[in-house]
Amino acid sequence: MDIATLASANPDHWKKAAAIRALALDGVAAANSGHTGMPIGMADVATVLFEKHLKFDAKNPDWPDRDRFILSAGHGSMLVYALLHLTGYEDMTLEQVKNFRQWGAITAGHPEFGHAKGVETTTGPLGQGIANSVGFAMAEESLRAHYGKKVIDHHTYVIAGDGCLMEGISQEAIALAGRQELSKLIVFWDNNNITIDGTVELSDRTDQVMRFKSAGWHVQDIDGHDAAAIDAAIVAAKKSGKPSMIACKTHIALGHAAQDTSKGHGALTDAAAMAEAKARYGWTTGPFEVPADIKSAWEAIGSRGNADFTAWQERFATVSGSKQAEFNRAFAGDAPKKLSATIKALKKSISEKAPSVATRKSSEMVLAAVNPICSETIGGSADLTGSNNTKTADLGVFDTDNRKGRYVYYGIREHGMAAAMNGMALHGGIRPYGGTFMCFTDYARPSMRLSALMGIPVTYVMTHDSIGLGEDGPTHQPVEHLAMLRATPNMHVFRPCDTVETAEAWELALSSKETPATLSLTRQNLPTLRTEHKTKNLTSQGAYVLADAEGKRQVILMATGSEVEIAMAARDILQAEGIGTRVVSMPCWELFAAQEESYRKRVLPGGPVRVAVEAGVQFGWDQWLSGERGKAAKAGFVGMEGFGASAPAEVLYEKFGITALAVADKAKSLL
Ligand SMILES: Cc1ncc(C[n+]2csc(CCOP(=O)(O)OP(=O)(O)O)c2C)c(N)n1
Repeated sequence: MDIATLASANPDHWKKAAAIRALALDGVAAANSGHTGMPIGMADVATVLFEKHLKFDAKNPDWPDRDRFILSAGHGSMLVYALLHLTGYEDMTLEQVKNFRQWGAITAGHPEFGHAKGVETTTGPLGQGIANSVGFAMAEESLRAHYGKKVIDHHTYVIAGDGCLMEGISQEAIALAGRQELSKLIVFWDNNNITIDGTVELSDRTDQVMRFKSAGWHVQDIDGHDAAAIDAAIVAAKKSGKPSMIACKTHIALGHAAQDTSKGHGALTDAAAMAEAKARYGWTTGPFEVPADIKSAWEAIGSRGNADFTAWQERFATVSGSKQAEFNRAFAGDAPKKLSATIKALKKSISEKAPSVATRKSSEMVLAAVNPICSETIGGSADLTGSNNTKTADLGVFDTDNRKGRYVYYGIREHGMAAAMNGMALHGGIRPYGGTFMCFTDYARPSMRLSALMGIPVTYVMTHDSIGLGEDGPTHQPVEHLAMLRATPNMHVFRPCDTVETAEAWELALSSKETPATLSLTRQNLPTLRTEHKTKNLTSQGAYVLADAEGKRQVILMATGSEVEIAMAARDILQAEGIGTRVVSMPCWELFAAQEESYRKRVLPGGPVRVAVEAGVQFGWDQWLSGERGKAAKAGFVGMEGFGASAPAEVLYEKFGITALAVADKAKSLL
C-alpha cells in the first residue's frame, strides 16, 4: 500500500502514527543525532499495540501487573519517548523530548532503565532487549503461579530489529522461550531488510519465520503498516499457547526520501527532506507541535487502562495480608526479615564445625538455608548445576507443568541466562541468581555489564574460579576475569575465603537493591579460616584484618578466596622467623574502597611491606599495593603472569609459584 492509501484507509490511526513520525523527525533533528528511520517504520505497529492491546496506565507507570513494552531495537529510542510523551507519562514532558540526547535529560541516546518511567530496560546493545524479555515473561509466569491470576496476569511485548535477530544472544533467548512455552511473550520483528551497511542480504539469508517456528514459536507474517492486520495478528498471538513472533514487513523511514535505504537508518536531519516527509504524512504543524485533537486522542489511550488499574487494586486488596506484605516486600527488593538471623546462625555453626569445603559447596549450604525463607529467589545454571551447586532441594524446577518451580535449566546459554536474569530482576518481585564457570563470564559479560549499568541486583554464581580447578586446563582457568569484573563500575565482586565469608557475601548480595554481585567460588576444598564467630558481617567492610601481626608489624599480606589460606601459611613461616605479619582478607574490593579513610588506614597502614597473593593477574592490585599509603619499592605480588595449564591443582600452584614459601620469600626480599 502507498502512503495515500494507508492514510485514507484509516485516517484516525494514520494521524496518531504520524504524530510519532513527526516527533521522531523533530527529536533527532534537534539533537542532530540519533535514528529516525526505525521509529517511522514501526509507528503503525506501536500505535495499534498501544491503542488496542497494551495494558498500561500512564499515570501509574509502576503498576506491577502492567504489560511490559520492550524496545529491543534501542537505537530507535525516539519511538518510545514519543509514545510516552503522547500518552501522557508525567515525566516525559515535551521539554524532555526536545532535549533528546542532551545532558541531564531523561531522553538518553538509547533507552535507559531508571531514567524515564515506561522504559522497562536499557537497550541499545542489540539483542539484549529480546533476551531480557524472556526473563520478563518467565517472571510473569512464576509470579502468576505464586500469587494467582488476579494479582499477576500480563503480556510482554517486544520490538526487535534485524540487528537483534542477527546477534547470537537472540538464538539463546528464542530457544529458551520456545522450550518454556512462554505464551505471553509477543515479539514484533521490524522486518525492513535494512541495517547500517546496506540490505540484510549482505550478511544474512536466514528464514526468520522458519527459525522461530523451529524453536517452538507461533509465527505470523504481516504488512507492518496495515493497522487491521497488526491488530488481528496481536489478537491471534494472544490466543496462541506458544511465544509469538509477528514478522512485520515495514519500510524504514517510510515516506522520507531515504525510505528503504540504509541512509534511512540514521539521523534524517535535512530540513527540506523532513518537510517533504511531513507533507506526505499530512502533518502541517511546526516542529514538536502536536495538534490538540491528536494529543488528546493519544492521552485517552494513556488513560484507557486506568479502570483496569483500579480494578487490580481492588483485587489486590482482597488478597491475604501476609501475601500482600510478601508481594510488596519482593517488589520493593527488600530482603526478608529472617535473612540476617539465618545467616548469623549458619555462620555460628560453621565457625564451630570448621568444615573443609569448596566455596561453591559453601554457597550451596547458604542457599539451602536462605532459599526456603526467600520466596523471591529463582536460581539456575547454564548446564552446570552439579558443578555450580546452585540447586537446593526445596526449589523445584521451573517448567511448563510447574511454574511454581524456582530452578531454571537455562541450557548452555550463559549470555541468554544473564540477560533473562536481568529481565526477571527488572520485572520486579524476583531475585534471580545463576551460575556457570568463572571463565565463561566472558560469554555472559555484555549482560553482566548491563546489570551493573542498570543497577539491578542480579547475582552471578561463578565457580571454578582459578587454576585451582586443575585438570580442565587453561581454557577453563580464569586469570584475567577478576580484573575485568573489578574494572566494571557498580559490580560487587566477592571472592570469599571460606564458608563464613561466603555466607556474608550472599547476605550482602541478597540485600542489595542497586548493585549486582559476582561470587567467585572455588572448585577445590578450603579450610574454615573464620573459626571465631562474629555476628558482624565482616565482608560488608570489603577487607578486614583476619590475623594480626605478633610483635612489630613488618609485613601485611593481602589475599582473596583460596589464596587467603596460602597467606595464612606464609604468615606462620614469617612469624616463626620473628617477622610480625598481618593477613588482610579482601573478599570485596569495591566495598573496601567505599569505607571511610580511617577504617582503610587501620587495615592498611603505611609502613610495612605489602605482598598480595591471588591466583589471577596482577592488574588492579597496584591500587592496594603501591596506592593506599603503600610504596612500589616495598610491594610485591604473587599470582599468575599468563595462562594456566592442565594438571592437578596442587601441581599448578607449585609450578606457577603460588605457595606460602614464595609469599614469605617475596616479603623477606622486600624488607
Ligand atoms: C551489539 C551491538 N552491535 C552493534 C550496534 C550498532 N548498531 C546499531 S543499530 C545497528 C543496525 C541494526 O539494524 P536493524 O536492527 O535492522 O535496525 P534498523 O536499520 O531497522 O533501524 C547497528 C549495527 C549495536 N547497537 N549493538
